[in-house]
Amino acid sequence: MRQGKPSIAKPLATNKHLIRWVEKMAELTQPSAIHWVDGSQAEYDWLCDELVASGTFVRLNREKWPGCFYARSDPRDVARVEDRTFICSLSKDNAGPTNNWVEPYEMRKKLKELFNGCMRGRTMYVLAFSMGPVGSPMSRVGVQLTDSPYVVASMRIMTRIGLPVLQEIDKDAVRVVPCMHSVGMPLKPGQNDVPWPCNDEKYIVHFPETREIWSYGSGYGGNALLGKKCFALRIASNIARDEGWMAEHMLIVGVESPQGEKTYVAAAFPSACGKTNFAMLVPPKALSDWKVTTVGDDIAWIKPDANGQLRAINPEAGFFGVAVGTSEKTNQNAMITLRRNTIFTNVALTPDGGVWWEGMTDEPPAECTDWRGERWTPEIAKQTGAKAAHPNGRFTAPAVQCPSIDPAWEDPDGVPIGAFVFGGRRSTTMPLVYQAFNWSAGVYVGATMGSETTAAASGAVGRVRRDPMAMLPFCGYHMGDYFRHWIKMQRSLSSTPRIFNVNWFRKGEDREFLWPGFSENMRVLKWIVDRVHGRAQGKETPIGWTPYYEDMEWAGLEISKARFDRMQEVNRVAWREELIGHEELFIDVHDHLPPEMVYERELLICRM
Ligand code: SAT
Ligand code: MN
Repeated sequence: MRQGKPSIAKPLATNKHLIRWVEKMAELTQPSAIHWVDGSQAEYDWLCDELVASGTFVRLNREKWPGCFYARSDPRDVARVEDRTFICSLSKDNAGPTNNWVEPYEMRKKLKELFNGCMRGRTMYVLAFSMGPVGSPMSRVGVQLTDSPYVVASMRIMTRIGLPVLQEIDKDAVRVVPCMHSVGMPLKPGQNDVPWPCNDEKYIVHFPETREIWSYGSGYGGNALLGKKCFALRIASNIARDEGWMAEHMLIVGVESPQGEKTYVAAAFPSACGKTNFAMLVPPKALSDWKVTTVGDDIAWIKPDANGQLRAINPEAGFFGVAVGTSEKTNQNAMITLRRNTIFTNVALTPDGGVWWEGMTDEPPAECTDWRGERWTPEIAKQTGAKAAHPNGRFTAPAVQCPSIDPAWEDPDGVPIGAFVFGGRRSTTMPLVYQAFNWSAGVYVGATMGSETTAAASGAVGRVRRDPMAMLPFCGYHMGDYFRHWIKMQRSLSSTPRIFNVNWFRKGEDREFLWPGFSENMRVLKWIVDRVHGRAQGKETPIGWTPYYEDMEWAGLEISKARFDRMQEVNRVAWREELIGHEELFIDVHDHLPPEMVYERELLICRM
């Protein structure tokens, strides 16, 4: 038990089920203290002081980085572990071939062993959190029991926590998703702790029927901040299917035209493909009469309202963004957001108590300490290839601090969605932008999405893998049933959002990116919004409608028609191969594949 503030043993809730569950879990994990998290600023300050004292946090320069902290993880705990992530539904068939499955009874036995005494020598925090604004009809509540104060501090930024949520639970009107979390490193009496406790054996387990999460062995990101991928995507996708709504791996932006017309767009990209940058896009000078606002950068919960209009909330309250590559040039709004009250993990620490990462500035600092705690200089980097920041190093920053935050981002009823955008990281084949012919063609586009892998998950980087709707690691049930759910959603809608596909990453013969990306993506977004409102033409191609060169806004950017044609090219030879890639996934899920997907593929083949 940490010295200092006495532990709060007295429950901050009156809900008997909750109190009994906490007692039962304490009996199992045997922590030396229990702390009910109230969520206050005073408590957060105390927690951060404790984290500084224990060496997990370094407080950054108070003038330059007010309220900011720096952490370095264990080098063996740096990303989501997809091969250690399990969907333990009652039947294997419900989890489907894209998820790891273990028989729930077997898994519970294993978890009991793992969690038995796993919090010895540590404090167990009782962390009540709400995904979505507290009290919103679209919000859902969880309670995470964790032995990681780093996780508590991070969850205070990423979600709404503490007393207001406990009060919701006390009203007994909400169903709580129980989330068990341990770093899996109990302390013997007298044993010294390490700055980043974790265990080489990792288990990220979901029980979809009972809506439970058990996470063991990791303190990092989506493995440990259980509100994020575990709850808001894997468990919520199950709840959403049962209740007729959608839990999607999507950012949400508002696009305001010069005439003040507002269109909300939800976009799905795999992890570390620039979602946060797109969510905070600043239009280029020539389009500065357009405005882009941010509702969310990672997850969208989307539900039809009484009029059959899809409305979306961002269930999170903060951004867990990739640091590398984030700069004034690539994402000015993120740079302002992360200037205060932010937790940095696995980036570099500068001698003046600041942070740095590759791509943050043109000039690297003369010297810094890298994410492993080693001395780093540009010369050392040249010789050894050492990176100052880990490619999955992150900032954890409050959404309210974002200059582009949308005025309606906490609207309990959500914002109306006008368009869905899918996109991957593809150096070939996929055009800059095209629009699907209709809803089911659009579902096919999302379902067959492919992307070159990134550092957000452990494993090989740069290989094309099918990542339907960017949900491959996050769909908590059978992927074929998930496609069916998408198809079925159309029936509860009075008008369906238009569906688009984008690719910022196509390369030319010289292996250079054809499209400048970042701010210039506004031009694509403008065409999308114009299409939604029936203003722009679409040129029919075998895969969908593409923009005419003349319909794109080119003021302030020199892209020749020939270059644009290369970006937009639908190459029949490449598409034959692409179609075979679609099969790769469809073969696996064929017995649950809705007929519409088979039909759409046939149509596509015919048009080719
Ligand atoms: O580590 S997280 O899952 O939270 C981030 C991501 O992979 O998108
Ligand atoms: Mn994500």
